[in-house]
Amino acid sequence: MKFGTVAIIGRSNVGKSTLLNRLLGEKIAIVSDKPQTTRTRILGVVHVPDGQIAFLDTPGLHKPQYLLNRRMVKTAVEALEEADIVYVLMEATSLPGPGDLAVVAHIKEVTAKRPCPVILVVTKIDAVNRMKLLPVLESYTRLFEWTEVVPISAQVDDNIDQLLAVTVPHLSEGEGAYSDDMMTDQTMRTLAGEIIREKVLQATEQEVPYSVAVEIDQFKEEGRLARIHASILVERETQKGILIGKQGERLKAISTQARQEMEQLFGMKVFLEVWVKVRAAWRQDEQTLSNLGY
Ligand SMILES: Nc1nc2c(ncn2[C@@H]2O[C@H](COP(=O)(O)OP(=O)(O)OP(=O)(O)O)[C@@H](O)[C@H]2O)c(=O)[nH]1
Ligand SMILES: [Mg+2]
Repeated sequence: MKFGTVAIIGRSNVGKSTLLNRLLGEKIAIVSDKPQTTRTRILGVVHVPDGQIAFLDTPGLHKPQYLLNRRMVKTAVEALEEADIVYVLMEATSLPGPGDLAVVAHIKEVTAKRPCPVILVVTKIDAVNRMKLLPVLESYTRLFEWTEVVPISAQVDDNIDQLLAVTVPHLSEGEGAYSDDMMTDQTMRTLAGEIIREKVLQATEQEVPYSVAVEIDQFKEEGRLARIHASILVERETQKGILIGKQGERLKAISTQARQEMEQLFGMKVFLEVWVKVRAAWRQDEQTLSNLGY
């Protein structure tokens, strides 16, 4: 048997969570076009014929402004330091930028102390013209002595099998750490909160996505039914108004979309009640952040 832990690292929005979901064939990490979507480390276990790979999705590396962001970056750096193998994700849709260079600086620092295979994964190749891809790949390849370079699209499932194929030889001999039916460490309660947050991110703009957190106040399973009460936290009254919308329409749409996705993922009927609450400056509050699992 072979086993290894792979940290999925990169700046915000490069497609880390989309890749994790594609590797698992199940959506357990939320995705949005807003940066800083992922706030915690998310474990996904892929069972390959001769072993197990534990993938760690992580928050995007960025310049932290609030305590929340400092915790997010710390979470990503810790995963990077603990992993046996690192995937560094950079997107084919742009050339290397300051965010990517900062990621490379982190990688250099960590691998100088403790060498490990570092695989460059160039993402979103479905979104670029094949003629333009080669020079983009070259400019990313020059940034570091990567163990492998693999261009992929997680969205349309292009070259993901190749990514797994180059990863397996770097696994160690050993028993898997997880049981055969384990796929993730995310509980239904956590997934419920994240699904609601994803619908909020998709429905809002500007500073609102960054100011939102979701607390699950109640999660009760009654046979094939889940009764869920959730609070969406925002920082200001104006944000509460935006989320609720005219005659409550935006909040209604958010909660309907969230409920439908939960029913599909959990395979059960869901009764969902959602409130919006103002909690000023929660992103700077140690206690609230810890209660939220950040
Ligand atoms: N065209 C295309 N878009 C992609 C691909 N992978 C991800 N995206 C899009 O890129 C955006 C960001 O994707 P995420 O998976 O949330 O990125 P992330 O790196 O996890 O972002 P953070 O959690 O914020 O750090 C979303 O709009 C995705 O739909 C891909 O292979 N092709
Ligand atoms: Mg993410």
